[in-house]
Amino acid sequence: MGLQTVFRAVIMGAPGSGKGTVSSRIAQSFGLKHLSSGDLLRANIEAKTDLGLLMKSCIDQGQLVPDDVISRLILSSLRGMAQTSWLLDGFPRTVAQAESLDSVYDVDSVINLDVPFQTIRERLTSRWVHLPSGRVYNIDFNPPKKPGFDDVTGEPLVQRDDDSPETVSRRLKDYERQTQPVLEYYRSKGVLETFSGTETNKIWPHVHAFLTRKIPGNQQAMGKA
Ligand code: G5P
Ligand code: MG
Repeated sequence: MGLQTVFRAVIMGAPGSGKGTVSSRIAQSFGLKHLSSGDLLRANIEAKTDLGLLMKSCIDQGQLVPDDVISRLILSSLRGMAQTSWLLDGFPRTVAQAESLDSVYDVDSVINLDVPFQTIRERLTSRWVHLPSGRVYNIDFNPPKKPGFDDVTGEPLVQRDDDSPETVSRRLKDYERQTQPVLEYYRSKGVLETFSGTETNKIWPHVHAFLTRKIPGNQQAMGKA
């Protein structure tokens, strides 16, 4: 990436569409700093911060946390990163959040992962996560080397409290009602790029090619698909 060029991106998609999985590939291939709102919230819960304690029940039930809470958390995490290229995952999730981001930063590209809801339901019930790092595994797709334990730290993996079938249904409904309007918002700004499919490994080469074109000074792309 060019030294002075900063690239700011958002990745969107329904719960379980693969935002976290694709984000770590983007971070690795293009050197963007990956910031996941869900990972930040779960880290707060894990560390029992005031914010974490306050938001835990809301998140466990699959409800969105209040716009002002999450906007403050994300925008404060972005402070001091004016010279850093970043990728936001899970934020913005409502039009109000998109507007608060807009008041501070212009977003260069919005990557939208469009995956059928039926595919998503199947994936989330077999997801295992390492909470401190946000690393995600899936029993079928990318199993950990040792079942139940994180590849890097060897610490135990857990299933997310909000991955139960009923809670997944609620998250998908909220997504349709509150987050799909954000896609419209970015489409009208001309920055939305949608990638459709049922498999991350098939979607990824298209995302990689898109970013290779889009990221300034990236003629010598750092990574390969
Ligand atoms: P999160 O953490 O942002 P979601 O619901 O948006 O949660 P989630 O569940 O983290 O999104 P993802 O990141 O899109 O999903 O998907 P992933 O983890 O990469 O992949 C899902 C699973 O599928 C994994 O097991 C992965 O290995 C597997 N997988 C990936 N690709 C494939 C494939 O090709 N095949 C197969 N078989 N498997 C695959 O938000 C959580 C909560 O935090 C709050 C809300 O309460 C929210 O519900 N929150 C916010 N509230 C308000 N505003 C915000 N901006 C908020 N952000 C978070
Ligand atoms: Mg995620």
